[in-house]
Amino acid sequence: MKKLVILGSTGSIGTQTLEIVKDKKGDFGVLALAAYSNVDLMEMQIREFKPSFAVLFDESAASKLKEKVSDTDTKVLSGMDGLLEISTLDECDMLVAAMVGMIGIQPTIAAVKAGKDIALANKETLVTAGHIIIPLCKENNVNLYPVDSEHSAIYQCLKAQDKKMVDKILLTASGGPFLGRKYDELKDVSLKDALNHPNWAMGKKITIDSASLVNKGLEVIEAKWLFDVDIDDVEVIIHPQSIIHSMVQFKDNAVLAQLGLPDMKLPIQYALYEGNRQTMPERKIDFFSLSKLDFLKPDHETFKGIKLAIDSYNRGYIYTTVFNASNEIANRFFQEGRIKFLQIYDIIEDALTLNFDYCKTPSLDEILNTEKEVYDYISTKY
Ligand code: MN3
Repeated sequence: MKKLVILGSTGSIGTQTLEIVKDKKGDFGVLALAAYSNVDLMEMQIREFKPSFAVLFDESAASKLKEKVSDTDTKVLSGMDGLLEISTLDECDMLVAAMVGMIGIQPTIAAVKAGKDIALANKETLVTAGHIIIPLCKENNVNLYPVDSEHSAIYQCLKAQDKKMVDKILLTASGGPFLGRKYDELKDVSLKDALNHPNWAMGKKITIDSASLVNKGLEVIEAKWLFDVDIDDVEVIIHPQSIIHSMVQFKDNAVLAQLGLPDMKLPIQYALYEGNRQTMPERKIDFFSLSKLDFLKPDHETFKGIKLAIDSYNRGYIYTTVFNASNEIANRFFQEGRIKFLQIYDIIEDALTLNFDYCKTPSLDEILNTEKEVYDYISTKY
C-alpha cells in the first residue's frame, strides 16, 4: 500500500485524487491531508480517509478544525510548519503536490530532500524554482510525475523513446472561453465569462489563467524543466476540442500524441501509479462522434500570457517568480472584482519593470523574498 500525503486535498485535483484512492481500494493509504482553509470539507475527508495528520494553512481555520475532529485520531497542524512536517514524514511514499500557487515551493523542496516521489500538479513550484528542484530530484533519486494533463501526455509520448531524438514539444491549449476574440472585445468580460471554460472543469485560479493564457505560459516553462528541452523547442498549438492533450515531434518527423476526453482522472491516476496504466471506468472517446480536430496559431497580440512567460524566463529565472507572483495577485484581484480582465496583463507587465538584476539563478530565499516584494508592490499600487 502506497502512503500518500496530499497537499491541496480540498481542491479540484485533491478531491479527484481521493476519488481514485477510494476506487482503487487497498492500493493507497492516506497518511496526511492539507488544504488552505476549508474546514468543512477537510472534516469530511478526515472522517472518510482517516489520515494521521491534517493541515490547514490558515491558523484560525485549523483551530476550528481541531475542535471539530477532536473525537478522531487525526492530529491537526497549521501553517507552513505543518505543511513541512507532513511533507517529510518517514512513512510517506509519495507527495501529491496540488496546492495552488507558490505556497507549494517549500513543502515540495522539503519532500524532495527527504527522498519522496512527487506527483506534481502545482506548476507554479516548477515555474519559479525549476532550476533548484530538478537538480535536487536527480541528487535525491526522486521521481517527478507530472499531473498537468499536457505534461502527462508528453510524459506518455516520451516513454520508451530516445530523448535525444526529440525535436519539439507540441503543447496543446484549448484557447479558453475567449478564443477568437480580439483585445478590444475583452475589455468588459466578467468573472463569470472567464470561469466558463469550454472543456475543463477546474479550480477558479487555473480557469482564469486559462482564459488569459497565462496558464499556457506557465506550462511552457513547466515543460522546459520537466523534459529538459530548450524553451524555444516548446511550441503552443491551439486545439479547441481538447482531445489531443499534447504531442512530441521527433527528429525523424514522427509525431506522437496522447488523446482522450478532457478528464483529469487519467493524468492523476497515471502519476499515482508512477507512470503505469491501470483500468479507468470513465468515458472513452467515440471517434465517430468527433466531427473534426482543429489546430490554430495562438493570438499573442490579444492573449499575452505565453509571451510574457517566455520573456520573463529568458531574462533570468527570478523573473519567472515576478511573472508568477504578479499573476497570482492579479488573478485574485480579478476574482474579487477589484480589476478588469485585461488589467491582469497590465499588472504583470508593471511588475516586470521592477529590477531584480541581481540574480539569474536565484536561491530559494531570493525567490521567496522576490515573491513578497512583488505582492507588496502590486497590493499597494492597485
Ligand atoms: Mn494543463
